[in-house]
Amino acid sequence: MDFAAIARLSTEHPKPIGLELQYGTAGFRSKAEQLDHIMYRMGLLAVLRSKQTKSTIGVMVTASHNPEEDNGVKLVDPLGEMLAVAWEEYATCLANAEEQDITAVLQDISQKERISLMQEAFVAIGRDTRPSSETLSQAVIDGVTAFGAQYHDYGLVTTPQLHYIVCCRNTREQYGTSTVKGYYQKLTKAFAELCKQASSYGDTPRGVKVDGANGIGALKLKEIENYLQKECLIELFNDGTKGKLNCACGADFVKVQQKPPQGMEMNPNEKCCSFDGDADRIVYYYIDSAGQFHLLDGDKIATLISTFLKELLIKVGLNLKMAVIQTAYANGSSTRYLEETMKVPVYCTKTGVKHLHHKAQEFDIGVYFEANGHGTVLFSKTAEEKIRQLAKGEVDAEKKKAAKMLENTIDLINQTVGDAISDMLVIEAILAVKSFTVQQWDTVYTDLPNRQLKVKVADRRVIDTTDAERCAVTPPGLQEKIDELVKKHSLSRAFVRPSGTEDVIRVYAEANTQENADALAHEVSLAVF
Ligand code: 16G
Ligand code: ZN
Repeated sequence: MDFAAIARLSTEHPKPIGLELQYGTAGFRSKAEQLDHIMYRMGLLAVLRSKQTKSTIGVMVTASHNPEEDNGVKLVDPLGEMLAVAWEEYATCLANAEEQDITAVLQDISQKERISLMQEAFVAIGRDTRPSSETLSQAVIDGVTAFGAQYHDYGLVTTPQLHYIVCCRNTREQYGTSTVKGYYQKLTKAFAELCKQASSYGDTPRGVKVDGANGIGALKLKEIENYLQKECLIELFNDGTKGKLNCACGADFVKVQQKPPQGMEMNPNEKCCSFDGDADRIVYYYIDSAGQFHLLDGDKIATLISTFLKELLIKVGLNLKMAVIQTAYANGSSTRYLEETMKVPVYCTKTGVKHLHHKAQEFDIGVYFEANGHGTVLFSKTAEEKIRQLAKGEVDAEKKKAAKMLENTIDLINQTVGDAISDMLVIEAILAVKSFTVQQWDTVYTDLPNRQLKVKVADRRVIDTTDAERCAVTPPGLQEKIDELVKKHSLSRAFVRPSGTEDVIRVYAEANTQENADALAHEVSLAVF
C-alpha cells in the first residue's frame, strides 16, 4: 500500500486551519470552498469501506436543498443504504485530522475494522448540478486513485439514482441494471404496467406540473420523459435554465413556507409537485378555486401509498405485516387516520432517514415518510417472493391482477432511499388507478394546523430528548412546562429538539386552529430559554 502517495496528494487538498466539520444526518455540509479536503478524504474513506465490505461504495457530492453556494458529501453503503453509524465517526475523525496524521488515521481504522488493505476496492461517484460539484467530485476521485482503487464517475445523477446504481452493482444486477438508463427502463416499465390497470386509462391524459428546484431532478426528469409513453404528461418548471438552484423553489421551500414556489404557473385545482435539490424529496400541492394553498406532504403521501397497498393486500389475501413509520413531525391527523380508520400500525422514530429506514426493515412492508417528503417503501424478501409467486401463479383473475399491481409497485419504488422521481410515478399511478383527483386525495383527512419555529440558543446540546424526540429530558423542568402549555389548547401537541443540521433548536406545535398552533409554538419557544 503506497501510503506515501496518499500523504503526498493530501497536501494538494489542504485542510483550512482550525476547520472542524462533522458527518451528520446528511453527511458533511458546508460552504463549497471549505470542502475540497473533505472530498479527498471521503474518497479515501470510501475505498476503506469498500475494502471492508468487499463491495462497491457510493460517494454523492450534493448539499440537497441547501443554497447553491453550499455543498456536501454522503457515502452510500453496499445495498444503497446510508453509511453505517460506526463509520460516521471514522468520517468525522478523518475529516478533522491534521494532514500529517491522515495515513495514521487510515491505518487505525483498518486495524480496528480488521480490513485487509490488499483487498480490491471500487467506488461509484455522482454529483448534483451545483457549480462547485464538478471540481469537488474530482477531489473525491483523487482520493480514490491515491489509494490505488478503481472507480466509475457517473457524473450528474440524482442522489437516489446513485443509491440505486450502488445497490445494482452489489446485487449482481438483481435489483436492476446498474446504469441511469437501466433505472429509467425499470421504472417506466413498472409505471406503464401499473397505469394499464387504471380503468380511465387512455380517456383523459393525466398531467402533473413539476417544480424541478432548478436542479438535477429537472435534468433527469427530462431524460426519463423519453422513456415514458403517454401515461403521464409532465410539465416541467424551474428546470435550471433560468433560475438558481433551490432559490424560492423546491420541496423544502414549499414545505417550510407553505406556499407555491416561484417560477411555476399554477391554475386553480391543478396538481403540482416540487422536488428538492438532489431529488430525494417530493411534496404535492394545489391552489383551490378560492386561491387557498393546499400542501400534500410526506404524511399524505404515506397515507395514499399505504392505503393503496393495504387494499391490494386484502385482495390477494396475503397475510403480510405492514406498518407506517413516521417521525414526531408527522401531523397528528395522519397518525390518527392511519391507526383508527385504516387500522395500520404506526411507529415513530427519531428524525433522519436512517432511523426510519431501519425501523421499516422490521416489517414485511414498511412504508416510511418524513413529513418533509423524504420516503419510500421497503418490501421484505419473503413479501416480495410471495407477491411475485402469486402474480405468476394459477389464481383467480382478480387476485392475480392485484398481485401484479403489487409486483409493479415493488419495481416502481426505489427501495434504497426516498426518490422524488420514483415516488412521483408511484403517486401518479395510484391516483390514476383509483381515479382520484388531487383534491380527493387531499380530503382523505384534514391536517391539523401546525407551526415550526427555530430558536437560536448558546448551546443546543442542553436539550436532550427521548421517546423519538417527543419528550425533552434536559434541561430539567422543560418538558413539564411544555406539557402545561399544550394543555391550554385543544387537539394540541408540541415538542422541541436540537437540529442535526443547523445550530438551532427546532420547535413544532399543532393545535385545533392556526392561531392556537402559532401561539403554542411561540410559547414553547419562550420556554426553551
Ligand atoms: C437531514 C436528513 C433529513 C432530516 C433533516 C432534519 C437524511 C438523508 N436527511 O436532511 O431526513 O429531515 O436532516 O434536519 O437523513 P434537522 O435535524 O436540522 O431538523
Ligand atoms: Zn435531498
